[in-house]
Amino acid sequence: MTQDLKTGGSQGYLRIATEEAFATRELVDIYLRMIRDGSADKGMVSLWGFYAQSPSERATLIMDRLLDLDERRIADMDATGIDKAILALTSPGVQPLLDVEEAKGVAARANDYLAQACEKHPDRFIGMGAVAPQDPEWSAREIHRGAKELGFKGIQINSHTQGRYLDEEFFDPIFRALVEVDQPLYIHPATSPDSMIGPMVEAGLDGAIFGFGVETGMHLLRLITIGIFDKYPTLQIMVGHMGEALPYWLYRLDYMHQAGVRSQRYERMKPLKKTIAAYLKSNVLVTNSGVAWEPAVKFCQQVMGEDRVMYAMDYPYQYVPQEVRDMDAMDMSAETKKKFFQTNAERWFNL
Ligand code: 1DF
Ligand code: MN
Repeated sequence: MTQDLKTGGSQGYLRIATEEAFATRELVDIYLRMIRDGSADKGMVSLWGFYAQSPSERATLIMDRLLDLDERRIADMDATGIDKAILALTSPGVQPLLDVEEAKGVAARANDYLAQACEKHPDRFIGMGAVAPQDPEWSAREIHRGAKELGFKGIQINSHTQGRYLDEEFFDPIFRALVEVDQPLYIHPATSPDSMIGPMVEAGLDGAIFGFGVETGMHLLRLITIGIFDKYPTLQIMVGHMGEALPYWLYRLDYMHQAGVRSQRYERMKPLKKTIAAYLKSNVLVTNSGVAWEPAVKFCQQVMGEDRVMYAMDYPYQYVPQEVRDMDAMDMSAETKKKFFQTNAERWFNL
């Protein structure tokens, strides 16, 4: 069945894409400044040294599309049958910025700009806010502003912040605020910190091809194993790229986690109320960004439940119309497919 790609739901569901990126010129210019003045880490040099400076077709097309939150994006959504896009400031956001005041200003202006675009296209765009985890109390206030004044439906954090992970007590105000407003955290990949990226960047494996997933999967595991969901049982954390491979690892994760806890090998590895598998089924949501692959979608549905797997395109980094057709054509009940494309996103983002 190759149905033509149309918006409007004539195929039985709306298509809601849940990991869609935009950039502001201000932020990209800061990345370029950091690359020039030597304050960028290796990952920023690799990622933004490419997208913001390469004359290649991939880089220039992606830059143009990232910077547009208006007609061009709507036209691309129309061309691929995407009814609604859940938008977030592209990775790594303001998290690498060394001047915390500057980081907060850039994030707040990006949030205002995104809110305006969502107001202009209310039936097409939905916003997730950006925060500056460098200042967790400010981020908590920005989460409340996003939820109450800007109409945002969650926040996106691009993995580590200058090598620091969200399981540190320092970042607790962010989780408290999310639970207060009852909104999800989307942990999006970033390039690995300098302490981890060496052998990956040397082989060209630091970005979306592999490094992103390894580092982000580890980040979520750090949060699960510190007991974040015992502390905040209603918190929902989303990750893209088919759960950054954690569903595939799950059996081994649980076996070795329990072995580690029993033997008290690591001070930090304390008993949890539930198994890692159980947290994936109660507190974690995955999207298929970058993975338009039926066996992987079905595997995640089988492991986590069909209510916890959502569609994402990862525009503009993976703008591939054929992938939408392939997901439409999955051999799956109409009910399950509607959950994947539409109703799971409506439920978990509270649309
Ligand atoms: C890439 C991929 C870049 C994804 C991204 O943000 C990103 C890439 C800077 O291909 O370089 O969000 N992605 O999620 O797969
Ligand atoms: Mn992405």
